Amino acid sequence: MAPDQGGNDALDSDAGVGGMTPNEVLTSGENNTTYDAGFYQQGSIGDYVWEDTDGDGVQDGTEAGIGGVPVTLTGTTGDGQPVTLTTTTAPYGSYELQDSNRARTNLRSARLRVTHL
Ligand SMILES: [Ca+2]
Ligand SMILES: [Ca+2]
Ligand SMILES: [Ca+2]
Repeated sequence: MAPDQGGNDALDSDAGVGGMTPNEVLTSGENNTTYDAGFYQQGSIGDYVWEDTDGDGVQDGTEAGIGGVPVTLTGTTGDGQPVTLTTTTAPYGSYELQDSNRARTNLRSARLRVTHL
């Protein structure tokens, strides 16, 4: 996240590229408690598409994953921007979706569509 967001130096993050803050020179006795660092870890969603041969909705040990299945995530960010992410399951049915657009760090809600014919 870019430093100095929001206009309140007591609450904003000041860490920039590489976690560095600007150079600060303090005068004798000065106490500056506005140097903060807010970190954000990107989330992801997944995980598995399988053939539920007994139809009980549980991944039983004998039920194999299905590869090549399209998975689409549609949702919105906290400020209402639409987000669509797509992937295809790996050969053994696993998938993971992660938003690579670091500008959209506040995915608020989303739904998954799994298409298998
Ligand atoms: Ca600041
Ligand atoms: Ca600050
Ligand atoms: Ca099952």
